[in-house]
Amino acid sequence: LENESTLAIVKPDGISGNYTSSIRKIILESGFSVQKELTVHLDEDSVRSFYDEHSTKSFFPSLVKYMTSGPVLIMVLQKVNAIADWRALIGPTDALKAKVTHPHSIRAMCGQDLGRNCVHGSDSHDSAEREISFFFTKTYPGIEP
Ligand code: DAT
Ligand code: MG
Repeated sequence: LENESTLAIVKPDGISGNYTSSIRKIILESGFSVQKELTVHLDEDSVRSFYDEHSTKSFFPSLVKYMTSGPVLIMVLQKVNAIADWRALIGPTDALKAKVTHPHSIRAMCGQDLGRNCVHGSDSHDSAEREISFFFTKTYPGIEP
């Protein structure tokens, strides 16, 4: 059993709704360690690039608007089975459904609907690697080398 890293983001509604400390408490109590973290107000190009897989979807413009609406907290979380365990903790994409089917999930706690679901989690090993290096490299704007 080896440690694994995943990318978590507290999205703008999570920050503005003051859920950061509750989310951090859940993270630590669930056995994750926070390897790296960064608070940043993403620009549109960064969000477009981060969510490139969704660029052809009809909701893409609203996703970009939402993710640039305020600062976000980006974290690298580490534990055994971090990727699947973090996805399980945040719950389903649709926060409205999460409130019914996964009432103890993070998205049930602080999300509003399908688009505005307050947190992100990498969905696979490949995504986790891509997403961690997307933000935590010397070349990402806003991060000091
Ligand atoms: P997840 O964040 O659970 O991995 P995803 O990768 O399918 O979900 O989509 C990325 C984000 O885009 C998601 O967190 C919220 C938004 N989104 C997804 N599907 C949507 C839809 N049908 N309408 C509006 N926003 C959507
Ligand atoms: Mg996804």
